[in-house]
Amino acid sequence: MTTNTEIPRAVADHEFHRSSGVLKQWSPVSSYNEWDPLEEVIVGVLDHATIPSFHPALEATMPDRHVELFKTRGGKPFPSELIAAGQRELDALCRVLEAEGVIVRRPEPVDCSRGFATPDWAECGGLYSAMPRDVALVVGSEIIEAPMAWRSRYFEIHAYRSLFRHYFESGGRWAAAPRPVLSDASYNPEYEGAEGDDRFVGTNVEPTFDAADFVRCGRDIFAQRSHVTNHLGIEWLRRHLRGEYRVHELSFNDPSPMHIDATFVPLAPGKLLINPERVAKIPDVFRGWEVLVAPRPCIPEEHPMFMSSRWVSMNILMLDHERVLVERGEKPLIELLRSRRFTPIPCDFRHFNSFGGSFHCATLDVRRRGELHSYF
Ligand code: DAV
Repeated sequence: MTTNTEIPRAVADHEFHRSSGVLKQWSPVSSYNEWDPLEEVIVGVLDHATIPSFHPALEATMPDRHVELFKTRGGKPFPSELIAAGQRELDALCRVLEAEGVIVRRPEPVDCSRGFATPDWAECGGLYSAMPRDVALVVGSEIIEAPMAWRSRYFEIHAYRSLFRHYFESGGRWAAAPRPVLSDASYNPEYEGAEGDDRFVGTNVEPTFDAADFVRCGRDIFAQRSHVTNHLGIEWLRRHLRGEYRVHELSFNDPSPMHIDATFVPLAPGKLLINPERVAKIPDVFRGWEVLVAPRPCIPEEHPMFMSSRWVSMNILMLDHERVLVERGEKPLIELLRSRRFTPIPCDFRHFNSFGGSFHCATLDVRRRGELHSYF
């Protein structure tokens, strides 16, 4: 496995390339969309994965049958056999990526069993270092740390800090959205059955977002307001990127939205995968795109899904315009992709799925070979 100490610093100092007539410094961080050929990726780890303590923000997106687990076992580790099985799948995923020519980096897991506090609140532990997609957004040559809305995830970014420092030293840009306070005012426990903006558990008192609520299509970035991503968070990103990127807000039929990547998944220029339960109408700007309707998930009903729906079946990762990582058991999706001229690479990921995500969530594409384009 490639380690995070081998990032080639010398390259950043000496290599330059021409782009749109402008001389640009080479950056180890460079990713504008979800489909250009993948060169380098961060893959999460499940060490110390801990059940977060119960909080209204979790209840908003958690499957009902697991609420009791969070109420009674917060701060305790997830079942060790499940962690071990998920780790084996992650390690196998890394080998598949490397065999496809991708450089793989892993975070340094934080010990989530340790409690922490701010002047306003305390948590008995963290969550995990398994989902780099949630904690940081790569836009062009910049890594942007997300102001996450769950208290249990407040320090999750620490697992990635040594990687980010190395990318920075090698020429990448690095920023963080304002650190949220997450006082009680950040949550509306009365969200259920409410209308309009009150239907989300996260209020709008300060910017919050999870990076996984954004999907990148070159100059256009699409966001969803969710239980963890608020208007101020979307607006912060919009202004941060103003001039080069347009940030659009989309909304879907999802009563418990958290992360856009099991709902609305642009696969390649002109090709879009949608969740048929949540996407009633294709947004106008995507008119003319070929739409693939995701088949119903094949994850067995009784399979433990602690933190998400079974629609993580469509949380797939593009390695380029054709190659795509898909869970081995999702046969109808694999067939659909094949029939539309994709090259699915089936991988085992069912145990990992229990932790709330699949291939897109478990990865953060740091570098894809390609340039900034407008696709609309
Ligand atoms: O159930 O749609 C999946 C995405 C998790 N990162 C869901 C959430």
